[in-house]
Amino acid sequence: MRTLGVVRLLMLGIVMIAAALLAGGWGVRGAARSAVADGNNLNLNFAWSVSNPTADTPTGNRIEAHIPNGDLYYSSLFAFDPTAWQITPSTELNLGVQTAAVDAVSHVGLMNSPCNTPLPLHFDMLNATTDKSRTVTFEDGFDDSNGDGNPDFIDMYPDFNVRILGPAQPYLREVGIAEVAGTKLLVQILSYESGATVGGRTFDPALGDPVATLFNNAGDPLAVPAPGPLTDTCSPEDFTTVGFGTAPDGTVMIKTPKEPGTYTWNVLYVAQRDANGDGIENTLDPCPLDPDPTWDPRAAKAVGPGDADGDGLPSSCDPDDNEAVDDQDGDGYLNRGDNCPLVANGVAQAGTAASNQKDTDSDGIGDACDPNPDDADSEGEAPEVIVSRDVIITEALPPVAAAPAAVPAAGSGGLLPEQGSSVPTWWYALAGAAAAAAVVGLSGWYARRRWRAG
Ligand SMILES: [Ca+2]
Ligand SMILES: [Ca+2]
Ligand SMILES: [Ca+2]
Ligand SMILES: [Ca+2]
Repeated sequence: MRTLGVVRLLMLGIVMIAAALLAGGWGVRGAARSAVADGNNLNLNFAWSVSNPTADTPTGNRIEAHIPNGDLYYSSLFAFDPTAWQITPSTELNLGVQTAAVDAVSHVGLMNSPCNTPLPLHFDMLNATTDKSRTVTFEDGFDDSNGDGNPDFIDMYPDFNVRILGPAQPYLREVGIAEVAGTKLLVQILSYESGATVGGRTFDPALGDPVATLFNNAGDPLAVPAPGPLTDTCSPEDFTTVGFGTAPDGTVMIKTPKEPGTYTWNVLYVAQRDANGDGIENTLDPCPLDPDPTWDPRAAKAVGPGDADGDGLPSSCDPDDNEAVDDQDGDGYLNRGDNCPLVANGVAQAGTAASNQKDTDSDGIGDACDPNPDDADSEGEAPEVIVSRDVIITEALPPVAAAPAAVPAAGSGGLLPEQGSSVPTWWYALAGAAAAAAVVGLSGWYARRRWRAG
């Protein structure tokens, strides 16, 4: 993303990448409908499966999501847990207990290079307080000020959450921290009651309980951008998220609904805008107002069709496409990571009309070069799509005579993931659990292919 500061960048950029995907309740499960394509380069696909599909029983949830190469990247992503799903709130779990594990591979552009470098990340998600009375800043949250072994992001509530997501009260908050090249990264997953207003949107209760995912403090209006090595974030992207049915300390975290039936898990994908309609979203397009039909922001080589000098400024707006200048306007932000690559709007311009990467309407085009700085819709619509997956919850099964050998013993459900990872073990245990046939849905092909590959 062009507008971010170092760290934020590192994260998939987005504004609140509310990637709900993950979420504490992410479920994984099964029966699936086909991938959705709506003509706007939105083809998110995912599978959801549960480790135990019987009613009123502890269950693990697993989600495998794939955003195909070339899709418009998202500005926000929300998941919706079926409201009937029984998810234990943060207040009834020990602080710091692991609730889930997240693995993601995004693609980024580094130092003005094409956006094609895989960025794999792993997060162990830990239960965190939902009490807003004690807050912590982004800068301080990685510390452990009381020495209890938990970062302050777990013991205290990040002050920027309210600025990004609004005042709604989450019932579950999960925190994960990863480190890339010496820089710590934060991911939070927040679950809300159905019908809540989150990130400025009030969701239809019928969708389920909204789950938002935040990366660092991206989207915080008070965050100060700074030039950094990460100049783009783009598709493709993959996520695997596993929510534990039973925490490592034995606390039941997720139970299936009390009643058998078909339950739907929804994901809302809100894509970034593409002002010139060339299929390259504004944040990835250094010439967002001039179509670049021959330029590929993901090309293996920087020098190629549409950018003769390989400086990240396509020929459609490069003042001289035969002389490479990586920071055309000299404001400190490299062309691909500058939301106005032809107008100086860097740190030195802070406080002026061309204030440091300021983008009032959050359309990916800085105020300094946005023809309509207060009207995002003038710079392309933000297409969105909802993708749904069903899971069938059954009556309690009669006692299983001889469980398959792979079934782990841990956890009251007997089919729960081992602490930390053991995803494959868990999956095979699931496959061996009789009712799996009802769980492994149509899109299971994708999930299984990947799991076995791993
Ligand atoms: Ca474009
Ligand atoms: Ca160029
Ligand atoms: Ca600039
Ligand atoms: Ca703008």
